Amino acid sequence: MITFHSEATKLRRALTELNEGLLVAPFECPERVDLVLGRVREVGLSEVRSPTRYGLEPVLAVHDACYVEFLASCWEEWKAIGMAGEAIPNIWPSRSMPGRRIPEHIEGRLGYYAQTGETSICANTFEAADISKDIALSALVHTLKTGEPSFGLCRPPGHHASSDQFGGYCFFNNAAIAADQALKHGRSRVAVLDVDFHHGNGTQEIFYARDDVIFVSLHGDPLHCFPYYLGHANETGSGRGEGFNHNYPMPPGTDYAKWSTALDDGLARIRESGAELLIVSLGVDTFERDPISSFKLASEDYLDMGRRLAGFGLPTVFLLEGGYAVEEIGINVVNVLSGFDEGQA
Ligand code: SP5
Ligand code: ZN
Repeated sequence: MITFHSEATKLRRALTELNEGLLVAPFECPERVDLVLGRVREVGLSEVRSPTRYGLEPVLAVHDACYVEFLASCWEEWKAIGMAGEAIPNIWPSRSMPGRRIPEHIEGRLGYYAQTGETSICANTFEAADISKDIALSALVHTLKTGEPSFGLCRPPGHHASSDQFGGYCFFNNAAIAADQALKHGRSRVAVLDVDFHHGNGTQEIFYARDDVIFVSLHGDPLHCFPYYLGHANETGSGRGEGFNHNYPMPPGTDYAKWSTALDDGLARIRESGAELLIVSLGVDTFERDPISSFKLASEDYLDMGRRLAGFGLPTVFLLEGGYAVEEIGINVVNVLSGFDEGQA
């Protein structure tokens, strides 16, 4: 295993998240990176390397150019007109007002490019998202070159970011960018397995009509859980992408016995697809004490998860997504990775 990390991921330090009707300190905070890195070092999991910079071309291959421009300038524009706090959207295109023209005012553009209202844009959000995707790409390139597993300590996370919207703490879709680049490096089919508690709506949207990336997501049932509007079992792909999207929504309270049955089924779908590379969107917000989620996985379950993924036998890239039980995030993430190392041996 090798870990890619950059201190620059911590440059985004948002002050506010809209949660339960209050502005609170964000769950997705820079301390998460220190906790995971601390645990990587504590157990001697792997060498830690700095990412290579890849620029914006791989981002523009999956994200809309005007969306990327918006992210690059949003904070400066917001400050320039004298807004007092962080950039938080308060109006969106909606069923009754579809919003076919993109507004010029930053407040209107912010809502146009936002999925959700909990994620504020602050100083260095773009810079952190840019380095986060470089971490993902560095991990990908290492695994493509060596066949060895790698771990990208990405922050901010990526799986909620769609081709032209941010939300759920995500700006650039790290896993989607990596999957797309793997194809450009000559792989003919790639799998993204999303084990974060929340449905990977952004990744699903990006690849929904494609058959070169198979997407499998295990998550809280959208009837009850964020992001609510995508992630049902009958969403199976469109056009040539039909059969290359598999959702496993599960009810609040789901434990590892049930969860791991869905994992085995999802892996069987990936096997049938003939994918040559596995990218794992690794969120550990399935943990029983996660503050914003409702599954019941225990710390030792993550070891078994890692062992099962190793047993699957594909070259594997792990990219960090969510996980907010700040005390245990390092233990749980590193349990998956060391379980994987054990399972390979
Ligand atoms: C990457 C990732 O895991 N993003 C998740 C974003 C979720 N943000 C909003 C969650 C709202 C949950 N509200 C539940 C309150 C329980 N007290
Ligand atoms: Zn999540």
